[in-house]
Amino acid sequence: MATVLKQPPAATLERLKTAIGAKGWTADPAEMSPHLLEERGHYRGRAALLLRPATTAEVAAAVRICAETGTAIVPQGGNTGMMGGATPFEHGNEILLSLSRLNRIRALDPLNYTLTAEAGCILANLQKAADDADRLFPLSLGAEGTCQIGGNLSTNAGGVQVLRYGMARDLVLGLEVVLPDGQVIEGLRGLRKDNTGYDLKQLFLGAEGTLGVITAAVLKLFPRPREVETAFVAVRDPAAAIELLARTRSGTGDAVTAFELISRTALDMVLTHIPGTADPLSAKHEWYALIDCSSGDSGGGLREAVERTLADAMEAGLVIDATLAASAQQGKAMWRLRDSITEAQKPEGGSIKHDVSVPVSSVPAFIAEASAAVARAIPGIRPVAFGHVGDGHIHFNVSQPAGEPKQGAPRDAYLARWGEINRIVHDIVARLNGSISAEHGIGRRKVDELAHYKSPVEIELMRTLKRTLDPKNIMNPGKVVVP
Ligand code: FAD
Ligand code: 2HG
Ligand code: ZN
Repeated sequence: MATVLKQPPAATLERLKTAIGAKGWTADPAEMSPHLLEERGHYRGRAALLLRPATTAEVAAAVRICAETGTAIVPQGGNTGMMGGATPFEHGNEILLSLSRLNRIRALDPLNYTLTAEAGCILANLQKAADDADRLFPLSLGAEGTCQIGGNLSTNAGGVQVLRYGMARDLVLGLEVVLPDGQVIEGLRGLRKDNTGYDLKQLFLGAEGTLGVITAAVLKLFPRPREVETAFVAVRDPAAAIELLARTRSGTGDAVTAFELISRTALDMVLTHIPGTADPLSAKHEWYALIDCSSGDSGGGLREAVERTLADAMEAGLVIDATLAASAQQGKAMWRLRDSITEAQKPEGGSIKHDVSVPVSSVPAFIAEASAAVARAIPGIRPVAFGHVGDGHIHFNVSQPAGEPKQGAPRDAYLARWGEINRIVHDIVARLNGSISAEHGIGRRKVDELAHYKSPVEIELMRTLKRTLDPKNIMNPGKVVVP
C-alpha cells in the first residue's frame, strides 16, 4: 500500500502536541502552507499537524507515539528537495516533522577535523562555522542557504565538489538516528576507522526519511584551500569538455574541485531572467565548462598550471576561448551564472527534469543521443543540459518549445508528457550503464521509474530492509520504495 489513509484521531494529535510542547507544533494553515508545497510547485500536500521538535528526545517521543498509533510521518528539512520526498500526500493524514528547530552545532574539533551538527543546521551555516575555524566543509550546492544537513544526508546530496570530496555520504563519520519505533541510535563517533560489523549509518544516508529520522551527524572537515582558480571556458563540444577535464586533472596534479558543463541554452536563460548577470566572454558559444581548481599552497603555481593546461587545450582545438577569474569576486560572478540555472528555467515554462549519471567518458554520447531522441518526440523541445559532468552527471532538463505560451494549458499539456519523456531519456541512460537518479533521489516522483530500472533482486532487498526497519510503514510511506 502506498500511503496510510487513516486520519490520526484527535487523541493522537493531543499526545503529540503535549510531547513536543507549545512551541513545537502548529496546525495553522498559513504557517503550514510553505511546508506543504514542493520546490517547483508540482506537489501540494496536506498534513494533520506540523511538528517542530527542538531536541532528539522530542523527536524520539513523537516517533514513539506515531509508532504506537500507526501514524505516518514525513520528515522535512529545508524543503528544497526536487523529488517530492518532503511533501506529504494530498490525503492529509500524515504528520509533518520539521527538523528546523533542531539546529545546534554540538562540537567542532579542529584537530580531529570534525564538526558535529544537528539535522536542522542550514548547510551554509556549517560551511561558515568550518571556515571560521580555518577548515573546509566541502558540501556545496545552489540551495545551501536553505537546505539542512539532515536533508542533505537523507538525500545523499551531491553538488559541485563531489569530484574532489565525494557525495554527502562520504562526508559522514557518525550518525544519530531515531528509528521508526522511537529508539535512538547514538552513533556520533568521529572515527575514521571503525570496522565493528555492518556500517549501519549507511542505511539512513540517502534513505529520504523512509527508514528513520536523522537527528545529528559527525561530519568530516578538510584543510581550507589557500588558492582557488576559477575558469570560464568555451569548449568545442561536450566531448572536448570531457577531454579537457582529463587534461586539467593531470595538468594540475589533480587539483580540480569542480567541473561543470553549461550549454548555451542554459546560459541564455540565465542572462535573460537573472538580473545583474553578464556573459564572461565576448562572443557566443554553444558549450562551456566552469572549472574550479584549488590547492593548499598559495604560491601561485596552480594558476600557472591552469593557464598552461588551457593554452595547450586551445592549441589542440578543444578550447575556443577562456577567461580565468582575476579576483574572488569575478569567480563568484561566474558561479552565480551556474547556480542560477534552476531559477532561470522557471519563467521558460514547463521543464521536464532528468538527473542522470553515466560513466564520465559516455557523457558526450548521452547528450547527443538524448537530445536527438527528445527532439524526435516533441519537435522544438529545448534541452537544457548542464551540471556536474566531472562526476559523469548531467542535469538534462528539457523545456517546452519556445513559441508556446509558458503558462496554463500548453504548459500543463507539456508537463503531462513527463513520464513519456523520462522513459525515452532513462532508456538511453540504462543502455549506457548509468543511473536514473544521480543526486536528487527518488522521493515520490521516481518510485515507478526505480521499480522499472532497478533489478528485481535489488528492489526486493530494499523492500525487505524497509519492512524490517519500519514494519508499520509509518516513515515517509509511498516514497522511494513501496514495501
Ligand atoms: P528536504 O527537501 O526537506 O527533504 C529531502 C528528503 O529528505 C525528503 O524525503 C525528506 O523526508 C528527507 N529528510 C529531510 N530531513 C531529514 C532528516 N533529518 N531525517 C530523515 N529524513 C529527512 N541537490 C544536490 O544533490 N545537488 C545540487 O547541486 C543541488 N542543487 C540544488 C539547487 C537548487 C536551487 C535547489 C532548489 C535544489 C538543489 N538540490 C541539489 C536539491 C536539494 O537541495 C537537495 O536534495 C538537498 O539535499 C535537500 O535538503 P533539504 O534540507 O531541503 O531536504
Ligand atoms: C543543480 O545542480 C541542482 O543546480 C538543480 O542539482 C538541477 O534544476 C535542476 O534540475
Ligand atoms: Zn546538481
